[in-house]
Amino acid sequence: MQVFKYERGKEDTVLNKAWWKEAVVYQIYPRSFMDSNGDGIGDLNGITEKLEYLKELGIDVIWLSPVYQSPNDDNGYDISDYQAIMEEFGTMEDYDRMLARAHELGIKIMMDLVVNHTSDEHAWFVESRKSVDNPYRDFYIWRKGKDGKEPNNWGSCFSGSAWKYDPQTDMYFLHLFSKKQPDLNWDNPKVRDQVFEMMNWWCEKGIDGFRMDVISLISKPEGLPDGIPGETGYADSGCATGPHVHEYLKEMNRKVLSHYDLITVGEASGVTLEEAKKYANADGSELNMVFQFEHTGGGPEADNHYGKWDSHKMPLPVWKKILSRWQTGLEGKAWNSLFLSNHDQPRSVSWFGNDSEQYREISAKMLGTCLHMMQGTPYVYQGEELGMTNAYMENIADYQGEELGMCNAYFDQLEDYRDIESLNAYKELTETCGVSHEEMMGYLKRISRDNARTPMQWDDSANAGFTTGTPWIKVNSNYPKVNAKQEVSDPDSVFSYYKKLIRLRHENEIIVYGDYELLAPEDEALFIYTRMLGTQRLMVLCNFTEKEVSIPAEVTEQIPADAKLLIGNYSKQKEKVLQAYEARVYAYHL
Ligand code: TEU
Ligand code: CA
Repeated sequence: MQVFKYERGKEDTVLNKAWWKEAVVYQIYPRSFMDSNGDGIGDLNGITEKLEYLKELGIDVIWLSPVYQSPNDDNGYDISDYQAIMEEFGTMEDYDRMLARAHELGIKIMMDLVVNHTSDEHAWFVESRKSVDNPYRDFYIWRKGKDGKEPNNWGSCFSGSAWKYDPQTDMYFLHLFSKKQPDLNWDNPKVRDQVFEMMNWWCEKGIDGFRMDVISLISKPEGLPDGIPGETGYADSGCATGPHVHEYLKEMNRKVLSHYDLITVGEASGVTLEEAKKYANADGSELNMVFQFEHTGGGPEADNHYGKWDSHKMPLPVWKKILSRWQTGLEGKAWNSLFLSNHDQPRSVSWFGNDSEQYREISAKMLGTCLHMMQGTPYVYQGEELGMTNAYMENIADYQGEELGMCNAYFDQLEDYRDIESLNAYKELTETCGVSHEEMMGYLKRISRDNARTPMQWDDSANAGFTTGTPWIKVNSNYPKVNAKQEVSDPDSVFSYYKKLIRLRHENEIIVYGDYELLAPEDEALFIYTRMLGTQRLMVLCNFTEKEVSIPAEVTEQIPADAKLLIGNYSKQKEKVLQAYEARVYAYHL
């Protein structure tokens, strides 16, 4: 439904329009998307097979998690050759065919750019570790030990020290992630030149953008100073937004990005609002937008123990405040990205919604509404459009049907987990921090990255139609009820609802460009906000609880009797109250 007149992409200097502001991005985690050859691993031909499904959903851009050659210590985020395709995923010809087919369908492809680090099997590192005078030595960050110990007290994001000793030259190299992901030395101009050259090579091939992995970490603080140690004995590296990061991104922009019409998003863990205005400045000097993680528990408001390994949730007013601060803070100055899930996060319906059989669909639709009606570019993570849930389900009994053979024997044992972060954290927290096996398994069930990495649920055949072989990671046992085949043909499914959310954004300028204002900030159950563009208004109402909640009078008063219901997740609305996990969006003119 188009309630207000709108021509997509029409030049407008006041609104500072851009196609990537009007786009919806879909993230594919290739290993778990679709296996075309029965080896249990998703691949490029599998993606090509499913492009029509994405066309049906209506998305504009695919963000492809890494498909480059990699020994897979961190599922492709450890790259050994940036200009080759991982053998398990196919060939460069397969890639070219996928890109061409996507373009035919009007879908753009955004590549994952992982250049804070490489694999230790990358040719640069193989050279670098050989000797202190190797021409590639300064491509990485090497230091002498201090008193027979690591050069400083930084911890790796994947547990343990951020330094690994290399006997070959009796020195340590820095790795903010796994030991097989040595950090590149961005202060070396040769590193920057090589990275930019590689990026230009991909752009010439015709790709449409980059998602930049941990780009906020590339510039290390002067002198690599010790930090304040936490529970594990190690300190945060303090590398987020280092001294030269903006200088390096501006250089990247001059030498690569500005020569093409791209969509760019920087993954910026630890980024503050003030810094984001530089990364994603509307002047176009760096990137289009960043991913910030305050609302997913990566900010000071989260108040977590053991870094991410803490399952207590933020109260709704705090969460609303964070998202609203980003909405209004960047308005007119930069641009937001909108996401609730990705390959590193638990499933959004399990974390922010309710994955019981009774509320799974309704709460998934509510979360989609809440996010997609905001200002920014929305990102849908594969399976989110189906309301896919965490791997282990507390509420599995609801879904149990003997005839379907569903059971909950999955992901309650460590052996079911594959993710290096989860496995390392289990070891570190149980061995050195006194966390019990049961407590740690509880964290994994709720927070492990593997929750997002179980195979895409295509249909109700064996292994959810993902593979004819043995999947590299177990399929979620609820696939007989939660799958694409069923949802695509059901007008009331989460899929059909997402399709509508995406279409509404494409048809209504106010959803893309309207100003945002939070209402009833202290309300503990409802998330209510308006969008404003000229005399146009949207009123977005979302109930985050399973209780019926009354809508504050000052809100109902603002909605005129002739307001149109743009979208809602209940077939029947009640006056003055929102039902369990209900979402409604009204459109009207002042
Ligand atoms: O993630 C960066 C990052 O900040 C993660 O450590 C994040 O904090 C963690 O995964 C949350 O649980 C990026 C990629 O998205 C991730 O998949 C990679 O493992 C990581 O970089 C290293 O490349
Ligand atoms: Ca395969």
